[in-house]
Amino acid sequence: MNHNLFDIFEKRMRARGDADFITTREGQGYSYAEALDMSARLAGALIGLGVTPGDRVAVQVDKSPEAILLYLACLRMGGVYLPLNTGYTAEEIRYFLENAEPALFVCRPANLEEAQKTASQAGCPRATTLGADSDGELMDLARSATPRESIEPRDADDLAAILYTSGTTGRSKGAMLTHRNLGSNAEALVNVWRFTESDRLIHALPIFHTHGLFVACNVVLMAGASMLFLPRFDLDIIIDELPRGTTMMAVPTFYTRLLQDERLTSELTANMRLFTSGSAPLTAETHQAFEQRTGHAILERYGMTETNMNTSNPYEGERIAGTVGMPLPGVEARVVERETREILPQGEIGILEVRGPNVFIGYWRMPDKTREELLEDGFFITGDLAMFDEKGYIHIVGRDKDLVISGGYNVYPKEIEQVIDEMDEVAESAVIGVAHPDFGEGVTAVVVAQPEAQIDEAKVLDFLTGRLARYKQPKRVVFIDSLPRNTMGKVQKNQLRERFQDLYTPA
Ligand code: MCA
Ligand code: AMP
Repeated sequence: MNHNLFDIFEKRMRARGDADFITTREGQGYSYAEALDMSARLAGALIGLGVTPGDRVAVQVDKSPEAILLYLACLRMGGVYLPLNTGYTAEEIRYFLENAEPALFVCRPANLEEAQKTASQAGCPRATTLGADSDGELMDLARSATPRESIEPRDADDLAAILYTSGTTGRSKGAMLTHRNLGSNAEALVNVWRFTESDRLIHALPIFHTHGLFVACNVVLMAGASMLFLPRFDLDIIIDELPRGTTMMAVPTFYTRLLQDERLTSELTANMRLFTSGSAPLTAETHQAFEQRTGHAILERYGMTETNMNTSNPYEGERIAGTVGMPLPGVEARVVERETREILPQGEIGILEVRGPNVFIGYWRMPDKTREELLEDGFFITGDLAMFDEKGYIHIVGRDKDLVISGGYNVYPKEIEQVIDEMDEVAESAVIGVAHPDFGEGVTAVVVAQPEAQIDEAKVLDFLTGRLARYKQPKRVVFIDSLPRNTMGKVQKNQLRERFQDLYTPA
């Protein structure tokens, strides 16, 4: 039996024939039959470019239907899809190419020159282009390629994708996701969220992360549903499209922005059957305000790059604000004490660990990191602090890891601190997350200047430009005389968070 995830998709896609799979507002897009055909052509083009089964294909392109067809093509021919944030700088990209050693780097047409330079520095043999308007070298090659109709046989534990996630210390780690990981999770979500062929998903998330790529696209494919593909979140466009959608998957910032608009009403959302939220905590306040305004209780779920989705509030039954629901079918969750690793009783807060077919098989070429986080008994240490309530719902109450989540994007303070500390004028720095009305948490740098140094907020921000992707750059930089430390010398970030808690939300 072929365990290639594409084998399952192909059967669904064939059955759906001329039905819409993916469309844009401009009326472009692909029916299921067209998507099957183009994915075979793109697979042919990949093979022509020297990609063989098991090879990584690194992709940093703008969101487009063709980018999803490239993902499908990669699955079809047994490649390993490696999507990269479009905001990453060349310096950041170089690391991923060096680490993953892809056979091919697919970039935007406008970036080809820079990408070729980065690829050759990193030892990647070939760069090609894919544009957002069905353009680029790869599309030209696909149109004239011999379609690769067959589906490469894969084991369930073979890699389907690698997604990089930053580490709390050191460099980013590539989470290795298998055909089983992705397939089992998509199947669970289709069932739990009741996806059918009649669904039309409003897709406004980026497609280089688990949420927009796997949760959204794999679920649509598995259900034979359709999706409206929007390049990004645009409030006016979402408002305009809600009457024609049935579901939307979102990060909390989507909902706080929608709530600020008076056009959001129960009439506007009358055709919608499901709004989901994840990637960052949805406040009970936003959950309640949305329900009051629209009559829809947002369904909050919880996941990670390493695990896909772990838990979900129920489709039928109570969706409790401020909770992430219960483990998905096939997924086990436990809360343990940090030091002793003892399983804690209901109601007590500890570290959340999860196990199941959704859990990745390790970090790419980092066996030590894998051993630290993926235990021998199969449980993965999420680094999130959680507790079970008396109804069995899980509450994520904080993080044991030093991580800021801004608008659904993870930012690892260590990475930002290291760059700020490179400035001659800086003695030391600490990066924290502070409550932010739009992004949930705002990345904030607390800096101690060298004595007599001429430095201000603008100078720090200027230094970071080009060195770090835009979303990682602090929204504010504040200066203090010294960082508070405990007796062990560890910076007391809690104290800093408290001191600057009103930075973005003045009383
Ligand atoms: C954009 N900017 C940001 C962010 N997004 N800054 C901090 N945090 C962000 N998330 C920058 C822009 O570059 C811009 O900078 C300025 O902030 C304001 O941009 P704006 O136009 O307001 O932003 P936007 O384009 O509307 O984007 C906001 C957004 C977007 C819609 C919230 O960030 C987004 O789509 N987030 C979703 C992330 C996501 O899919 N996460 C899933 C990870 P300037 O003006 O200076 O250039 S997967 C995951 O976490 C797990 C598995 C899970 O459970 O899902
Ligand atoms: P990532 O590494 O991008 O996959 O981010 C995963 C992290 O996002 C988790 O470990 C959580 O800290 C956070 N997260 C995802 N969904 C939720 C949620 N519904 N509530 C709270 N935190 C969440």
